[in-house]
Amino acid sequence: MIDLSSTLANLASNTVIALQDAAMSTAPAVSTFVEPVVEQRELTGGFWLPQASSTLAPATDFAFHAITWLSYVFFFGITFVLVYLTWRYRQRGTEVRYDAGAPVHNTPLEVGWTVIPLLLVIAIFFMGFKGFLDLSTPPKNAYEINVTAAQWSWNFKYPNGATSNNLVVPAGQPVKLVMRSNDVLHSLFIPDFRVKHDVIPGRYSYLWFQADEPTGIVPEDQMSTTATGHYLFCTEYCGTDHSNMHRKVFVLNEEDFKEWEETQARWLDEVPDEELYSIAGPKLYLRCSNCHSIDGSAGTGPSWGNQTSGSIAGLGTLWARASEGTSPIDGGTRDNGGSTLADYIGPGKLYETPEDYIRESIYNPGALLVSGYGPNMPHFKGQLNDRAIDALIGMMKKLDQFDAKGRFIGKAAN
Ligand code: HEC
Ligand SMILES: [Cu+2]
Repeated sequence: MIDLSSTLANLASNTVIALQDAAMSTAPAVSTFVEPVVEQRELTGGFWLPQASSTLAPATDFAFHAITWLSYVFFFGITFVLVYLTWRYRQRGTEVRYDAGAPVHNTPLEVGWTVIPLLLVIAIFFMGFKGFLDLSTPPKNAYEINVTAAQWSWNFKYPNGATSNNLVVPAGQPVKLVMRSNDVLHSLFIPDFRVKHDVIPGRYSYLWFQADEPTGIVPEDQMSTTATGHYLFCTEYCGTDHSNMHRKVFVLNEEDFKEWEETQARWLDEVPDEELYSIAGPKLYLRCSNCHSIDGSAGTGPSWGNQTSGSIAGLGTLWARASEGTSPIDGGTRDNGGSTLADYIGPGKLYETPEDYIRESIYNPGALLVSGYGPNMPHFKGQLNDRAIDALIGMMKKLDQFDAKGRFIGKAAN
């Protein structure tokens, strides 16, 4: 069932991409990218449940199957007796007979049908209670990963400082997720592991699991289309792109995991400075693309391109609006009412430079609000360091070198 829905989701997003490509095909095609092929995943697991891939899964599945089978037995048993007795004691003819000596009470029978279900229900309670305690008590030696949910992406942060958009975990070791939300209620669900927990703004919540079987990993740009790994979903409706808030979980053996973690922690530092905007920019933009378009189309947030509609229509790209100060500002914690960015950017003003404004917009988006937009951007404090901000600002300044999906297409050939 999981596979069916994710295949449909992939199909839908591919259709959208295909439509976007078709719409863009009038522009000079500099792009040489090939659309990734979505791999089909074999249906695994049973009729009711997907494959069980964590140490907690067998107990959960046992409880599920026990309750399902008990329900079958009672449903068919009771229905059978009901139908049989209805038939057996149906009224015959028109004369109603009343047998004064017929039994009206049977103590063993009544004690039986009270006590047996009671024992079954108590058994179910303890099965559930034990499972609940196991699920909610992470082992002391668990490997901790910090999870931040935001509309509409996940960010995973590892003890060595590495961050990732998809979850990568060590095999054969308990993993504890320490989760929080930057905006609204979300919920993290990994069906193959049988774990699910709400992620709540203003609170930390825990989730733990242990996966013993390594899955391997694929390069980052193939993670959303690969059949490798386990699915991870947001399972609390959280707004427009809730259905895109699905990622992958990759389980690596200890050695591969260590290596991955090291490389992941360094990737941004290893990008050469002059390629920061073209290599790191697009990767980081994936965290913004749900709300900020590049081609000028309107979205949840202002386009980074020259927006074609709304309050900033025709004012130019984000960089042009910021450096010329033309964006109309309306609201936010630092705004004193109807103004433009020019009132806030410049020597001695709130922001010395347009770069400062953009940086602040990412760390503290509520400070100034572009007219027509609400405080709907999650902040990225603690998730994007200075180098990441540099990469993003660099990309915003050279937007003409990127296609509508944020892929680097090189300097315009003319
Ligand atoms: C959930 C939607 C959402 C996401 C995700 C998001 N933003 Fe925003 N962003 C907004 C909204 C809405 C505004 C307009 C209100 C405001 O200024 O805070 C905005 C405003 C901005 C501005 C000021 C824009 C201007 O036109 O002056 C910048 C810069 C910005 N975002 C950068 C980013 C970056 C960088 C990322 C990714 C790392 C990102 N945003 C992710 C919704 C989002
Ligand atoms: Cu969500």
